[in-house]
Amino acid sequence: MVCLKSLVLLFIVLNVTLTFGQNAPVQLLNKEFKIQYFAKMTWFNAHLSCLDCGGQLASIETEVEQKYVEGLIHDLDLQSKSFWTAGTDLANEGIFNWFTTGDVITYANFAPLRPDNKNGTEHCIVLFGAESLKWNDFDCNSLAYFICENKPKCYL
Ligand SMILES: [Ca+2]
Repeated sequence: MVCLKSLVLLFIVLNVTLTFGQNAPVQLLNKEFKIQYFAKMTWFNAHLSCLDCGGQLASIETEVEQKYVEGLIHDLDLQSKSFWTAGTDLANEGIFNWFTTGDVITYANFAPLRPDNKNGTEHCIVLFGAESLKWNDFDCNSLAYFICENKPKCYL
């Protein structure tokens, strides 16, 4: 009987864990994305523009975030365009990190054969319109639309 009670308790704990897991995407609500398509800019100016709006260039850190942003872009019917993210290897060639946090990129969604650092000048990551919004390393001085996100909340 004790064993059965333990089993029931274990099930309840597992069920709570599973329920929490299924609700995990709700965490996305703590991070808002804004697709910016009023003007194409260099990666550097896109960075400044996001800061000017009180945000920062977006990091796409999970598949859930990738799909969510793809949905926003499709809603605007802009899926053939490219959009800057905060991803870059300007600091260390070949090692991409999020410029805004310094975190090394762990989730990645590069298109086939990317990153390729074409002509040795591609160091900033776009969601690439020509490749179904998968990622491409792109010349940071090229002009593209961009994605901002809200800055993470600070805790005292
Ligand atoms: Ca490339």
